[in-house]
Amino acid sequence: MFVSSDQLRCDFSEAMSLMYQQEVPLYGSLLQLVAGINNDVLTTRSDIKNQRLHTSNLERLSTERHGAIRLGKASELVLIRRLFAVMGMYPVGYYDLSVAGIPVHSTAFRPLSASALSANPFRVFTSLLRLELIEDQKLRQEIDAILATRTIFSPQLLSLLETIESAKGVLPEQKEQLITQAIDVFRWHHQANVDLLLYEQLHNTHRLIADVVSFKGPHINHLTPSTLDIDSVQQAMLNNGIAPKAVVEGPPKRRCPILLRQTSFKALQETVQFPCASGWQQGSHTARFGEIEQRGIALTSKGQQYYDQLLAQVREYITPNADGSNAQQYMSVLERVFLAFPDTYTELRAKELAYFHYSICVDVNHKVVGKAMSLEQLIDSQLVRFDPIIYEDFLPVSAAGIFQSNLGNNTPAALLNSGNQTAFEVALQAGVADVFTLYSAQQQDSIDHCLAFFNT
Ligand code: OOG
Ligand code: NI
Repeated sequence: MFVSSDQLRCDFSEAMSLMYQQEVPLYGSLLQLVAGINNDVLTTRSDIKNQRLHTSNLERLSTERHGAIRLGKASELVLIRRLFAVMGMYPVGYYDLSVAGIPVHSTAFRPLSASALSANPFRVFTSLLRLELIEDQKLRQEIDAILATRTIFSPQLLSLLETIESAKGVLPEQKEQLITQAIDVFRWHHQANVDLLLYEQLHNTHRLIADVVSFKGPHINHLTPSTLDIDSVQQAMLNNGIAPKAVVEGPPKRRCPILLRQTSFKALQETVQFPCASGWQQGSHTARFGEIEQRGIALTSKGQQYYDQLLAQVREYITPNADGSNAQQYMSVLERVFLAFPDTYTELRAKELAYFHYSICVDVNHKVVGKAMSLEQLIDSQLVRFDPIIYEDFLPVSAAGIFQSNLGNNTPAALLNSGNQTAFEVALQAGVADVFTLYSAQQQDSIDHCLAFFNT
């Protein structure tokens, strides 16, 4: 009798997408480019199509994978956690952005199981402002006072959420109200809740602080569809007069894509009204953009360490300039350094650098009864195949690049600090799931399933 969390997540992400396309029409154009290029890839690359058929839902290929929001205080994070839980999205991973000079730390609220991800993959990268990283005591107190009075959920949404939590489910007749009220939380506000002077002060301290503190709620700052060929979309953006950021974040183009590659179009400058003595005063704010991502195989902790090591090697040598002036050099160094990273699925698997989903590729009648076979024997006999498990999380260095591309380059070095997962979990009033534990359980389940089929 309850509406499933998968269904709620579908409806929620669809409503978010419609709202965002209305608010940021350029994003609608990006969605169309992505859908077109994904279709081209599926018709010309049967290998990619086959892999996807084994591991994910093709119909949802071009729908949004993620969005991002930024919160001001712990109580907001708790509310968001409770709301997203209703839609089957739970906190996974801890991301420390302070290492990149950004005063936030983050998690991703996302579906956990393969079946939930395939029903609808939508997730929200959620950042929490770290006031303790703001050095100016007086400003910190001022921010604290502003945020203290802010309520991001309407009384109706809060009471609906409480009703849903105590009933442990959403009734069909509650669905529409839930989605409408939830979407409202992430809507853009044309009117700021601070005056222009304070806005500028916040902005000069860090643009991100201005974005979080100056508005009534945590507006969605981007949505991100998924593409099978990010380099083509990057080129298509240029051809269609959409200005992309200078470089694609993450690993280079490879035969076997790993982790996550991302790029975005630059944030738009939008008119905002600031309260003043005579009423309203016009100013502007730059925060919202559109992003695309291409996901590849999830790396084991060994693989991730190797990735981090190679990326650090690249960045020691060259870091991409925001104006794109060294984009080509950066990409070529990146490609060169990453030649060291194995680029066949067979080798990635043999070296335990990445996670795989194992599946049975014969029907029941072909089952060899008799002696037990190991996983390797089953693979050699072509009774079991392996396909990449797609990475469903984020990359701190890439996230920093995405933040920076829409915040500008005025990052005060004094913010350099270290992460504090414990403080984040205290604020969240919950733990965040460990990504490696999730992928390795997914891989193990698929192995157990194959072994049980052939060996019992
Ligand atoms: C979030 C940036 C991180 C990504 O795709 O890595 C992110 C933000 O700008 O609020 O969305
Ligand atoms: Ni993003």
